[in-house]
Amino acid sequence: MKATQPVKVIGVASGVGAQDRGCEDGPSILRELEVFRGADVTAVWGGVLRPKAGAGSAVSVDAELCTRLAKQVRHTLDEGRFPLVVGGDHSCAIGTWSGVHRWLDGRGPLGLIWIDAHMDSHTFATTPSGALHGMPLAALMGYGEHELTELVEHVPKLKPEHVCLLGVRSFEEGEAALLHRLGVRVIGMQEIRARGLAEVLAEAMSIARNGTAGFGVSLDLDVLDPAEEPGVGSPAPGGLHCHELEQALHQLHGDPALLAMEIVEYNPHRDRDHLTARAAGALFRAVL
Ligand code: 5AB
Ligand code: MN
Ligand code: MN
Ligand code: MN
Repeated sequence: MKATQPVKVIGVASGVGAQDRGCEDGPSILRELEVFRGADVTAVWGGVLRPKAGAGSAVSVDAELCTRLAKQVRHTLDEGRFPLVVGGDHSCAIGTWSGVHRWLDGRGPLGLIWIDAHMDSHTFATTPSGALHGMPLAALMGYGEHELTELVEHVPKLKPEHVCLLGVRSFEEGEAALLHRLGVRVIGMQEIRARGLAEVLAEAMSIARNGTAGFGVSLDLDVLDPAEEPGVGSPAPGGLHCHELEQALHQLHGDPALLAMEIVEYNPHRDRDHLTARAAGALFRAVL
């Protein structure tokens, strides 16, 4: 994000991608609480996209919602604004990054830093739950349902060598095997504790930047420790402290190669004293 670039917040009430649909209510609560506001922030909300009832299976509902989201993201970039996509369950990532990819229009590959307790790299062949929010990263790399992998453009939106996962501590064998086979860099909590968050984030940034036309950050709030920030869709113990992630994300401050950001999986029904909502705001403001 360039210094002083205006920000447009795009809410997306994705929820069919998860077993618990509580994240659907995330964006409207975050908007009400005005957590993305700050002294030097001009983040204007563009509205909240909602799934269409009766659009068919969860895959079809999600694909339709993600198609609209991708258009908004592309349009926002066309206007010279920085898109902050606010979920919703993480299946919205398919729309966000398909929109950025379309906007890049062949100028070069897209890099992505996936900050999450989970790998989100299942397909229907490996998923333990059938939930689409466990699949978006695989779909963006071209694996899974064609309605999702061929969203907006019939090509994979991400190449494995431009992707880095950060904060992983809960996953299943099938998705780990896919990432391993593709050679995707996965940085788990153990490695973060051994090397320090600042250093591994710097590595993630160099992966996402190397040979790309720009990169994005997909931030699943469940990377934070649920003992401190409980308001997420799929809590996984042993996560990051908000303040340490905030501090590390300052490395992205004013970086013109950062094209867009998304913050997902806020579940207001599980939050306590708006702790997780406030964390979402602080983590966004860290990149400003
Ligand atoms: B989230 C699980 N791997 O596929 C699955 O919150 C959890 O977007 C997925 O990271 C969590 O159901 C998806 C068990
Ligand atoms: Mn996720
Ligand atoms: Mn997660
Ligand atoms: Mn800053």
